[in-house]
Amino acid sequence: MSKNRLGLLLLAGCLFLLAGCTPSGKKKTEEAADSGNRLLLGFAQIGSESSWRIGNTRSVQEAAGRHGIQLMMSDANQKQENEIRAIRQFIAYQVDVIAFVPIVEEGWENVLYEARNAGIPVILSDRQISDKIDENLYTTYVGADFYAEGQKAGEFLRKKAENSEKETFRIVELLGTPGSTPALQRKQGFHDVIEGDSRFEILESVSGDFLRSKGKESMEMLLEKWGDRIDVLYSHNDGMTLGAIDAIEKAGLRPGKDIVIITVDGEQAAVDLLKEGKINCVVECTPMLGDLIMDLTKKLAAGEEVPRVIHPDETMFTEYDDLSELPPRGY
Ligand code: GYE
Repeated sequence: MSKNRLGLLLLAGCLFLLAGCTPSGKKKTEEAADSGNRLLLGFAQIGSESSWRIGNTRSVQEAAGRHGIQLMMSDANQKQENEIRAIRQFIAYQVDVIAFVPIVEEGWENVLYEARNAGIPVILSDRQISDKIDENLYTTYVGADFYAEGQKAGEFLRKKAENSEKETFRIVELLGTPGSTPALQRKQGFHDVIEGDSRFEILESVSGDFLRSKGKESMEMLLEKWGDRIDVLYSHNDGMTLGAIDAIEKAGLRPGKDIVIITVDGEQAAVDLLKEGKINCVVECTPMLGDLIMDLTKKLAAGEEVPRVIHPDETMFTEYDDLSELPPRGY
């Protein structure tokens, strides 16, 4: 490692402590001393809004340790400007590779030009950026196929309808963070599958921002407005679903019976409720992206070609499946 780089790393340690970043548990001086030629990955995380996100952060931290990659991780506390600031810090520290989770799709041009001018490859982790932004500003995307997740949710609902006496299904939808890829595509995939089928009607789609608290609030509002006309809840993440289930039970209704519940993520808590019959379908979205990100980091730092898009394998769990052998989810 050059003297320059070592100096920057020491400075990084001080600044990251000030900025609330957590490169590792070690003292910075020890870390700089033993970092040798280890690759340095700057990872801008968006926060800890859900158990999914907490599992994602843990996956990245643990994988960095296993792969011997030095990690500078920042927590943007759900603010895009904090993420942009962290990416600028990564550029200033001359990290080898930058990975970040775009909280929303728009607004990344400037900082990505800066990364490109500094010659640092960029990985989009978990969420994507708008296709209006120059696609040469990042190297690869690793994360779920959210459109396919939305389609799976829609296909489950069609199967449910086929197995039911009911003729119409009135749906409320809890959307994720406005302008984020999972919210946009989970909505689109679902709507495309049920559109044109007269059995289904969307009463209302409202945001719950991927938060349990807002999921509960939004569901209370929906119940107040639509009452027992609601047949189905499609919720873009388990956190909001758990909040909504609190609201449904408080209103004296039975989740999974009076209201069909379809959720996305596959947290342990949601799978447990599926087994109890309070949720009908869980579409899996895995947060375990750490090893894929570390493999990409090594390849990019070595100047190797990498695939443009990597989707982990994902499935879905429904009330029609035997889940007795399902291993613990780990998030
Ligand atoms: O579904 C949600 C989280 O971007 C796929 O973000 C992720 C979503 C996930 O907070 O729980």
